[in-house]
Amino acid sequence: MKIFETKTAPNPRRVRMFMAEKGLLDKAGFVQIDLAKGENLTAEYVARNPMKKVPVMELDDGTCIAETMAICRYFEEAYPDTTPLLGKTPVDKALVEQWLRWIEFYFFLPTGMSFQHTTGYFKDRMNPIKEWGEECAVASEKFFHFLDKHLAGREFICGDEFTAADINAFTTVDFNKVIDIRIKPEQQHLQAWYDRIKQRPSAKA
Ligand SMILES: N[C@@H](CCC(=O)N[C@@H](CS)C(=O)NCC(=O)O)C(=O)O
Repeated sequence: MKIFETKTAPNPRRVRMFMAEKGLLDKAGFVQIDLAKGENLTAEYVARNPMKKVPVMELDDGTCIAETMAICRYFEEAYPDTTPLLGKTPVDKALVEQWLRWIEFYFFLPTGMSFQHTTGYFKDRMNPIKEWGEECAVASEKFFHFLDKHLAGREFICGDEFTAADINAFTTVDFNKVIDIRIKPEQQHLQAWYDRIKQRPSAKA
């Protein structure tokens, strides 16, 4: 199988970290797509993912699966003997899902929108609105504060074990550097959690 991705982009990083935690990185060949050059906009790429985004996975039978969490779900289900990262019990699965959605909608999306609308990185394919980007940065900063409070006395974001919620929050905290938002000195719980996750070998995947 192949995964079309961009090494420096945050969504593909989530997939690589997820696969690394399960010891599955060798299951796919990784094909680099240069987003700045618009390699994700070609007819050949759009045939694999009509949304023109990375990552997209192509299975050996030609089936293409886009969306970061859909790809992660594939690995969770296809390799049941690996460490579960999306919860074990019905309650755990639902709670992980709740966190994944909170992180996606209230943290990752504002961060991405702020990046796109304040830097103009994709101005060849969209109309950046600086004020919207600045508003989104405020939302992202609020989530840093929310996470810091939540992580007081907790080792992981959801329950007692490392899950995809930790992966998605960790990679989003890192992604915030592109909009110059970093963990503040007073956000000690968030910092301690970040340092713990950063030590995991998967953080370098
Ligand atoms: N909802 C998608 C979002 C994917 C996404 O936005 N990928 C970015 C890179 S992190 C991208 O391909 N951007 C290129 C563009 O917008 O032209 C997912 O979860 O995979």
